[in-house]
Amino acid sequence: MTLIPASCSDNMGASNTDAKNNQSVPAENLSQANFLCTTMDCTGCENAINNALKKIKGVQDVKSDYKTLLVYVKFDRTVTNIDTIKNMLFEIGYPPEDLK
Ligand SMILES: [Cu+2]
Repeated sequence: MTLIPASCSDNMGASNTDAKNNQSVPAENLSQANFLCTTMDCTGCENAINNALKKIKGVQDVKSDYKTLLVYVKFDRTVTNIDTIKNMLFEIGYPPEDLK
């Protein structure tokens, strides 16, 4: 348990401004996905993930929980996709594992 995520504490509290790049998206365009990010280990990690994913155009909502290691993402599938979200998680040091 000595894994130290690269981006954890640096991003803490970086943004509470939930910049909503989302207006009215038709319900039929919305998708959701869950990712298992096992390198999350504190609320700083949650914030880092939330902030990074919300910067992706088309991402509507992100909820991370380091206790369950789950990241929930709601997104407009006409604007972005699961691969884009996954790539961002890899980039910021929280590689997602496949959920069964
Ligand atoms: Cu952390």
